Amino acid sequence: MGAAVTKSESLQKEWVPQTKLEAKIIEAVQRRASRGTTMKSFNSIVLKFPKIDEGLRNCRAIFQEFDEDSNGSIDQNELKNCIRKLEISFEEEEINDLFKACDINEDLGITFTEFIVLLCLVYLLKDDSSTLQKKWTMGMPKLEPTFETLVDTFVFLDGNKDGHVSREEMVRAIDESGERSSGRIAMKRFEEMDWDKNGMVNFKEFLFAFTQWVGIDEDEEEDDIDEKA
Ligand SMILES: [Ca+2]
Ligand SMILES: [Ca+2]
Ligand SMILES: [Ca+2]
Repeated sequence: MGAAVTKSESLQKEWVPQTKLEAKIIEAVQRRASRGTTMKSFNSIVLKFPKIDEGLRNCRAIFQEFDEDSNGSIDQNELKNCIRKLEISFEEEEINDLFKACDINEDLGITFTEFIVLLCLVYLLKDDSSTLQKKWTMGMPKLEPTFETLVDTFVFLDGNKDGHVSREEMVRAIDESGERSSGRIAMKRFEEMDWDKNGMVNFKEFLFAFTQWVGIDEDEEEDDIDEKA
């Protein structure tokens, strides 16, 4: 891990997925993009923030259900049980990739924010096979519209539908809002999203940033940790 990323210029043009999961996410985003977006402007997205925030808070109960030992984080075994319970047909390798992809701070646990990203990725990928749709919907009926809004937003931002949001696409999306400082806001938003600083934002990075924009944070959990320490 790590050493492979040296030619940052070539990355911008020809990005190669590191895992099967990443390739699948790109595929799924592009498939979803072919159906178009209902978003009209960045402002229309901002107006949805409170609704999205409320929707994402519903994930808390699901999170607690899967965090079997209630230690505030879902470990690899708990995730496997979770995927099994939802009857999502992921291979062992895919579950491991999903775990790694969402465990951004690499502490071998999925916290609540990381879990939201994970669920949304599962939502996106479930499009792959319609057979798991029924069970999935039963498990989280209220979350579908929220996740759909998130996917829709990404599709809106990704102007050329290549599965990534570039700086230019972000500037264009926010520019249309007509605000005077829109260029600066767009750059700031972009920097917030592009945390591996490769000049492109993938769906996962977008999700992590977005959950913060709408107001979800892990204050509660951090307080818990402080008390124990
Ligand atoms: Ca746990
Ligand atoms: Ca983690
Ligand atoms: Ca793009």
